[in-house]
Amino acid sequence: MPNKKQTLGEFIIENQSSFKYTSGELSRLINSIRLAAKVVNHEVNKAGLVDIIGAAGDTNIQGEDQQKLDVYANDKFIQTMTKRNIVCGIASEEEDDFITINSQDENHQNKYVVLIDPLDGSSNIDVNVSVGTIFSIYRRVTPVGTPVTMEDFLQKGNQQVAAGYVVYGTSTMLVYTTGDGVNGFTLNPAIGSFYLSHPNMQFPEDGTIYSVNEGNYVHFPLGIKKYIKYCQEEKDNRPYTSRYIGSLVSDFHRNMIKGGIYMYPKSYKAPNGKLRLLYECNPMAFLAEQANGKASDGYTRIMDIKPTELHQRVPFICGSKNMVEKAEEFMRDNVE
Ligand code: AHM
Ligand code: MG
Repeated sequence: MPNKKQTLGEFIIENQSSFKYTSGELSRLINSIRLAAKVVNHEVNKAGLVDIIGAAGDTNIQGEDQQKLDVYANDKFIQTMTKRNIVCGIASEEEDDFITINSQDENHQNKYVVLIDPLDGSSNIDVNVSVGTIFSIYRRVTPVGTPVTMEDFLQKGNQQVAAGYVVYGTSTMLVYTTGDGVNGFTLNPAIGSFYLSHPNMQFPEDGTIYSVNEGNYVHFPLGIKKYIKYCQEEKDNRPYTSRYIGSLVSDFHRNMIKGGIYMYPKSYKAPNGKLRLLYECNPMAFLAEQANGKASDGYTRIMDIKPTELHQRVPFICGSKNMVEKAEEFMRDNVE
Protein backbone atom coordinates (compact mmCIF):
# COMPACT_ATOMS: atom_id res chain seq x y z
CA MET A 1 0.00 0.00 0.00
CA PRO A 2 1.41 3.41 -0.91
CA ASN A 3 1.95 5.72 2.02
CA LYS A 4 -0.45 8.58 1.30
CA LYS A 5 1.39 10.93 3.65
CA GLN A 6 4.72 10.44 1.92
CA THR A 7 6.39 13.66 0.79
CA LEU A 8 8.18 13.95 -2.52
CA GLY A 9 11.48 14.35 -0.66
CA GLU A 10 10.93 11.07 1.21
CA PHE A 11 9.79 9.33 -1.95
CA ILE A 12 12.92 10.39 -3.84
CA ILE A 13 15.19 9.06 -1.09
CA GLU A 14 13.25 5.81 -0.70
CA ASN A 15 13.25 5.10 -4.41
CA GLN A 16 16.83 6.10 -5.07
CA SER A 17 18.06 2.52 -4.98
CA SER A 18 15.67 1.53 -7.77
CA PHE A 19 17.28 3.98 -10.21
CA LYS A 20 19.51 2.40 -12.80
CA TYR A 21 22.49 4.46 -11.71
CA THR A 22 22.51 5.17 -8.03
CA SER A 23 25.05 7.85 -7.31
CA GLY A 24 22.34 10.10 -5.84
CA GLU A 25 22.95 12.63 -8.58
CA LEU A 26 19.58 12.06 -10.21
CA SER A 27 17.85 12.38 -6.83
CA ARG A 28 19.56 15.71 -6.25
CA LEU A 29 18.55 16.84 -9.71
CA ILE A 30 14.88 15.98 -9.20
CA ASN A 31 15.07 17.70 -5.82
CA SER A 32 16.30 20.88 -7.46
CA ILE A 33 13.42 20.75 -9.96
CA ARG A 34 11.05 20.37 -7.01
CA LEU A 35 12.55 23.46 -5.40
CA ALA A 36 12.38 25.61 -8.55
CA ALA A 37 8.79 24.43 -9.13
CA LYS A 38 7.77 25.80 -5.73
CA VAL A 39 9.36 29.17 -6.46
CA VAL A 40 7.74 29.39 -9.90
CA ASN A 41 4.41 28.27 -8.44
CA HIS A 42 4.50 31.15 -6.00
CA GLU A 43 5.03 33.62 -8.83
CA VAL A 44 2.43 32.02 -11.15
CA ASN A 45 -0.15 32.24 -8.37
CA LYS A 46 0.41 35.99 -8.13
CA ALA A 47 -0.09 36.49 -11.88
CA GLY A 48 -3.62 37.86 -11.44
CA LEU A 49 -2.27 40.63 -9.23
CA VAL A 50 -0.02 41.91 -11.95
CA ASP A 51 -2.20 44.96 -12.66
CA ILE A 52 -1.93 45.92 -9.02
CA ILE A 53 1.69 45.14 -8.28
CA GLY A 54 3.12 45.92 -11.70
CA ALA A 55 3.23 44.37 -15.15
CA ALA A 56 6.19 43.01 -17.05
CA GLY A 57 8.48 45.85 -17.99
CA ASP A 58 7.73 47.79 -14.75
CA THR A 59 10.13 48.09 -11.88
CA ASN A 60 9.22 46.30 -8.66
CA ILE A 61 9.58 47.52 -5.11
CA GLN A 62 13.15 46.27 -4.83
CA GLY A 63 14.03 48.28 -7.92
CA GLU A 64 14.30 45.13 -10.05
CA ASP A 65 12.66 44.92 -13.45
CA GLN A 66 9.51 42.78 -13.54
CA GLN A 67 9.86 39.85 -15.88
CA LYS A 68 7.36 38.02 -17.99
CA LEU A 69 6.49 34.79 -16.23
CA ASP A 70 7.95 32.52 -18.88
CA VAL A 71 11.25 34.38 -18.68
CA TYR A 72 11.07 34.25 -14.89
CA ALA A 73 10.41 30.50 -14.90
CA ASN A 74 13.24 29.93 -17.37
CA ASP A 75 15.68 31.86 -15.20
CA LYS A 76 14.59 30.13 -11.99
CA PHE A 77 14.92 26.59 -13.32
CA ILE A 78 18.27 27.32 -14.98
CA GLN A 79 19.63 29.15 -11.91
CA THR A 80 18.56 26.41 -9.50
CA MET A 81 20.15 23.65 -11.54
CA THR A 82 23.28 25.65 -12.34
CA LYS A 83 23.94 26.92 -8.82
CA ARG A 84 23.57 23.49 -7.29
CA ASN A 85 26.06 22.22 -9.83
CA ILE A 86 24.25 19.00 -10.63
CA VAL A 87 23.95 19.00 -14.40
CA CYS A 88 26.48 19.42 -17.17
CA GLY A 89 24.12 21.04 -19.65
CA ILE A 90 20.65 22.51 -20.07
CA ALA A 91 18.58 23.17 -23.16
CA SER A 92 15.44 25.26 -22.82
CA GLU A 93 12.59 26.09 -25.16
CA GLU A 94 13.27 29.69 -24.19
CA GLU A 95 16.93 29.68 -25.25
CA ASP A 96 18.33 29.53 -28.79
CA ASP A 97 21.29 27.32 -27.84
CA PHE A 98 22.05 24.83 -25.10
CA ILE A 99 23.88 26.00 -21.98
CA THR A 100 27.15 24.36 -20.99
CA ILE A 101 27.75 24.14 -17.27
CA ASN A 102 31.06 23.93 -15.53
CA SER A 103 33.03 23.57 -18.74
CA GLN A 104 35.98 25.32 -17.09
CA ASP A 105 36.26 22.81 -14.27
CA GLU A 106 38.03 19.68 -15.46
CA ASN A 107 37.06 17.78 -12.33
CA HIS A 108 33.34 18.10 -12.71
CA GLN A 109 31.72 14.71 -12.87
CA ASN A 110 28.12 15.66 -13.67
CA LYS A 111 26.58 13.29 -16.13
CA TYR A 112 23.03 14.52 -16.71
CA VAL A 113 21.62 16.97 -19.22
CA VAL A 114 18.19 18.53 -18.78
CA LEU A 115 15.82 19.74 -21.48
CA ILE A 116 13.04 21.96 -20.25
CA ASP A 117 9.99 23.91 -21.32
CA PRO A 118 9.88 26.25 -18.30
CA LEU A 119 6.33 27.57 -18.76
CA ASP A 120 4.30 25.79 -21.38
CA GLY A 121 1.01 27.30 -22.48
CA SER A 122 2.05 30.67 -21.08
CA SER A 123 -0.50 32.54 -23.20
CA ASN A 124 -3.09 31.04 -20.80
CA ILE A 125 -1.67 32.99 -17.85
CA ASP A 126 -3.53 36.19 -18.76
CA VAL A 127 -6.87 34.40 -18.46
CA ASN A 128 -6.16 32.46 -15.27
CA VAL A 129 -5.92 29.05 -16.97
CA SER A 130 -3.46 26.35 -15.93
CA VAL A 131 0.06 26.28 -17.31
CA GLY A 132 2.91 23.85 -16.77
CA THR A 133 6.61 23.10 -16.73
CA ILE A 134 7.89 20.08 -18.67
CA PHE A 135 11.30 18.46 -18.14
CA SER A 136 13.32 15.66 -19.65
CA ILE A 137 16.58 14.18 -18.33
CA TYR A 138 19.28 12.18 -20.17
CA ARG A 139 22.71 10.84 -19.35
CA ARG A 140 25.31 12.60 -21.46
CA VAL A 141 26.86 10.52 -24.23
CA THR A 142 30.15 12.45 -24.42
CA PRO A 143 32.85 11.84 -21.77
CA VAL A 144 32.28 13.16 -18.25
CA GLY A 145 34.52 16.13 -17.49
CA THR A 146 34.39 17.58 -21.00
CA PRO A 147 32.03 20.33 -22.18
CA VAL A 148 28.69 18.97 -23.42
CA THR A 149 28.04 18.94 -27.15
CA MET A 150 24.92 18.93 -29.30
CA GLU A 151 25.16 15.13 -29.38
CA ASP A 152 24.27 15.01 -25.68
CA PHE A 153 20.96 16.77 -26.37
CA LEU A 154 19.95 15.18 -29.67
CA GLN A 155 19.26 11.76 -28.17
CA LYS A 156 16.19 9.70 -28.96
CA GLY A 157 13.43 9.90 -26.35
CA ASN A 158 13.91 6.22 -25.58
CA GLN A 159 17.18 7.18 -23.87
CA GLN A 160 15.46 9.37 -21.27
CA VAL A 161 16.34 8.60 -17.67
CA ALA A 162 13.53 10.67 -16.18
CA ALA A 163 10.81 13.05 -17.31
CA GLY A 164 7.95 14.92 -15.76
CA TYR A 165 5.82 18.00 -15.51
CA VAL A 166 4.51 20.47 -13.02
CA VAL A 167 0.93 21.58 -13.52
CA TYR A 168 0.07 24.93 -11.93
CA GLY A 169 -3.66 24.31 -11.72
CA THR A 170 -6.39 24.43 -9.11
CA SER A 171 -3.71 22.71 -7.12
CA THR A 172 -0.08 22.44 -8.11
CA MET A 173 1.17 18.97 -8.92
CA LEU A 174 4.52 17.49 -9.84
CA VAL A 175 4.20 14.29 -11.87
CA TYR A 176 7.26 12.34 -12.93
CA THR A 177 8.78 9.04 -13.98
CA THR A 178 12.22 7.53 -13.72
CA GLY A 179 11.18 4.59 -15.89
CA ASP A 180 9.39 2.73 -13.13
CA GLY A 181 5.81 4.00 -13.44
CA VAL A 182 4.40 7.47 -12.99
CA ASN A 183 3.72 9.13 -9.64
CA GLY A 184 1.96 12.40 -8.92
CA PHE A 185 2.57 14.70 -5.95
CA THR A 186 0.32 17.55 -4.85
CA LEU A 187 1.69 20.70 -3.25
CA ASN A 188 0.30 21.67 0.11
CA PRO A 189 0.84 25.43 -0.18
CA ALA A 190 0.43 26.00 3.56
CA ILE A 191 3.44 23.82 4.33
CA GLY A 192 5.29 24.05 1.03
CA SER A 193 5.63 20.27 0.64
CA PHE A 194 4.59 17.99 -2.20
CA TYR A 195 2.74 14.88 -1.03
CA LEU A 196 2.28 11.63 -2.93
CA SER A 197 -1.36 11.95 -3.97
CA HIS A 198 -1.49 9.94 -7.21
CA PRO A 199 0.66 6.79 -6.92
CA ASN A 200 1.17 4.68 -10.05
CA MET A 201 -0.86 6.80 -12.48
CA GLN A 202 -2.27 4.94 -15.50
CA PHE A 203 -4.06 5.98 -18.66
CA PRO A 204 -7.27 3.98 -19.00
CA GLU A 205 -6.75 1.80 -22.09
CA ASP A 206 -9.81 3.39 -23.70
CA GLY A 207 -11.22 6.84 -23.23
CA THR A 208 -14.02 9.13 -24.30
CA ILE A 209 -12.26 12.51 -24.52
CA TYR A 210 -10.55 13.96 -27.57
CA SER A 211 -8.43 17.11 -27.34
CA VAL A 212 -7.48 18.97 -30.49
CA ASN A 213 -7.61 22.54 -31.75
CA GLU A 214 -10.53 22.00 -34.12
CA GLY A 215 -10.18 25.54 -35.42
CA ASN A 216 -7.40 24.12 -37.59
CA TYR A 217 -9.66 21.33 -38.92
CA VAL A 218 -9.63 22.40 -42.57
CA HIS A 219 -5.82 22.30 -42.56
CA PHE A 220 -5.47 18.84 -41.01
CA PRO A 221 -4.37 15.70 -42.89
CA LEU A 222 -7.23 13.56 -44.18
CA GLY A 223 -6.55 10.77 -41.63
CA ILE A 224 -6.99 13.20 -38.72
CA LYS A 225 -10.12 14.74 -40.26
CA LYS A 226 -11.65 11.29 -40.58
CA TYR A 227 -10.60 10.32 -37.05
CA ILE A 228 -12.27 13.48 -35.69
CA LYS A 229 -15.45 12.54 -37.58
CA TYR A 230 -15.16 9.05 -36.07
CA CYS A 231 -14.94 10.62 -32.58
CA GLN A 232 -18.14 12.56 -33.32
CA GLU A 233 -20.07 9.66 -34.81
CA GLU A 234 -23.13 8.32 -32.93
CA LYS A 235 -22.09 4.70 -32.41
CA ASP A 236 -21.01 2.39 -29.54
CA ASN A 237 -19.69 4.73 -26.80
CA ARG A 238 -19.39 7.67 -29.19
CA PRO A 239 -19.68 10.59 -29.76
CA TYR A 240 -16.75 11.35 -27.49
CA THR A 241 -16.46 14.51 -25.43
CA SER A 242 -14.30 17.33 -26.81
CA ARG A 243 -12.04 19.03 -24.26
CA TYR A 244 -9.20 21.35 -25.28
CA ILE A 245 -7.55 23.64 -22.77
CA GLY A 246 -4.71 24.65 -25.07
CA SER A 247 -2.21 23.90 -22.33
CA LEU A 248 -0.53 20.60 -23.12
CA VAL A 249 0.27 19.70 -19.53
CA SER A 250 -3.32 20.21 -18.39
CA ASP A 251 -4.85 18.42 -21.37
CA PHE A 252 -2.45 15.49 -20.87
CA HIS A 253 -3.06 15.39 -17.11
CA ARG A 254 -6.83 15.24 -17.53
CA ASN A 255 -6.63 12.61 -20.26
CA MET A 256 -4.30 10.43 -18.17
CA ILE A 257 -6.76 10.50 -15.27
CA LYS A 258 -9.98 10.19 -17.26
CA GLY A 259 -8.92 8.47 -20.50
CA GLY A 260 -8.50 10.43 -23.70
CA ILE A 261 -6.40 11.43 -26.66
CA TYR A 262 -4.48 14.65 -27.34
CA MET A 263 -3.57 15.59 -30.91
CA TYR A 264 -1.47 18.37 -32.39
CA PRO A 265 -1.26 17.22 -36.01
CA LYS A 266 0.61 18.79 -38.84
CA SER A 267 -1.38 21.24 -40.92
CA TYR A 268 -0.78 23.24 -44.03
CA LYS A 269 0.04 26.18 -41.76
CA ALA A 270 2.40 24.16 -39.54
CA PRO A 271 3.89 21.38 -41.70
CA ASN A 272 5.58 19.69 -38.72
CA GLY A 273 2.93 20.46 -36.15
CA LYS A 274 3.62 22.95 -33.38
CA LEU A 275 5.02 21.03 -30.45
CA ARG A 276 8.74 20.54 -29.85
CA LEU A 277 10.09 17.02 -29.92
CA LEU A 278 12.72 17.55 -27.22
CA TYR A 279 10.95 19.80 -24.72
CA GLU A 280 7.33 18.71 -25.03
CA CYS A 281 6.73 15.49 -26.99
CA ASN A 282 9.50 13.22 -25.71
CA PRO A 283 8.91 13.83 -22.00
CA MET A 284 5.15 13.48 -22.43
CA ALA A 285 5.67 10.33 -24.50
CA PHE A 286 7.88 8.80 -21.78
CA LEU A 287 5.24 9.59 -19.16
CA ALA A 288 2.47 8.26 -21.40
CA GLU A 289 4.22 4.95 -22.02
CA GLN A 290 5.12 4.58 -18.36
CA ALA A 291 1.42 5.09 -17.61
CA ASN A 292 0.26 2.46 -20.10
CA GLY A 293 -0.53 5.03 -22.79
CA LYS A 294 0.98 5.69 -26.19
CA ALA A 295 2.56 8.55 -28.15
CA SER A 296 3.13 8.73 -31.88
CA ASP A 297 3.53 11.18 -34.73
CA GLY A 298 0.77 9.28 -36.54
CA TYR A 299 3.12 6.63 -37.90
CA THR A 300 6.19 6.34 -35.67
CA ARG A 301 6.67 6.01 -31.93
CA ILE A 302 7.67 9.48 -30.72
CA MET A 303 10.54 8.14 -28.59
CA ASP A 304 12.11 6.38 -31.61
CA ILE A 305 12.48 9.57 -33.67
CA LYS A 306 16.11 10.64 -34.03
CA PRO A 307 16.24 14.38 -33.33
CA THR A 308 18.19 16.47 -35.80
CA GLU A 309 17.87 19.88 -34.16
CA LEU A 310 17.19 21.31 -30.70
CA HIS A 311 13.93 23.08 -31.48
CA GLN A 312 12.54 20.47 -33.89
CA ARG A 313 8.76 20.20 -34.12
CA VAL A 314 6.76 17.01 -34.70
CA PRO A 315 3.10 16.10 -35.06
CA PHE A 316 1.95 14.66 -31.73
CA ILE A 317 -0.78 12.14 -30.91
CA CYS A 318 -0.77 10.94 -27.33
CA GLY A 319 -3.03 9.29 -24.80
CA SER A 320 -5.01 6.14 -24.13
CA LYS A 321 -3.50 3.26 -26.05
CA ASN A 322 -6.57 2.11 -28.01
CA MET A 323 -7.47 5.66 -29.00
CA VAL A 324 -3.97 6.44 -30.29
CA GLU A 325 -3.92 3.16 -32.22
CA LYS A 326 -7.27 4.03 -33.79
CA ALA A 327 -5.98 7.45 -34.87
CA GLU A 328 -2.87 5.78 -36.35
CA GLU A 329 -5.12 3.39 -38.26
CA PHE A 330 -6.95 6.37 -39.81
CA MET A 331 -3.60 7.95 -40.72
CA ARG A 332 -2.39 4.76 -42.41
CA ASP A 333 -5.64 4.19 -44.30
CA ASN A 334 -5.99 7.74 -45.57
CA VAL A 335 -2.73 8.63 -47.28
CA GLU A 336 -3.13 11.80 -49.38
P1 AHM B 1 3.98 27.16 -26.17
O1 AHM B 1 5.18 26.28 -25.92
O2 AHM B 1 4.30 28.34 -27.05
O3 AHM B 1 3.31 27.55 -24.89
O4 AHM B 1 2.97 26.30 -27.05
C1 AHM B 1 2.60 25.03 -26.63
C2 AHM B 1 1.13 25.01 -26.36
C3 AHM B 1 0.64 23.72 -25.75
O5 AHM B 1 0.64 23.76 -24.36
C4 AHM B 1 -0.76 23.64 -26.26
O6 AHM B 1 -1.28 22.36 -26.25
C5 AHM B 1 -0.65 24.22 -27.64
O7 AHM B 1 0.46 25.09 -27.61
C6 AHM B 1 -1.84 25.01 -28.03
O8 AHM B 1 -1.65 25.53 -29.31
P2 AHM B 1 -2.86 26.16 -30.15
O9 AHM B 1 -3.20 27.44 -29.48
O10 AHM B 1 -2.29 26.33 -31.53
O11 AHM B 1 -3.98 25.16 -30.13
MG1 MG C 1 5.86 24.89 -24.89
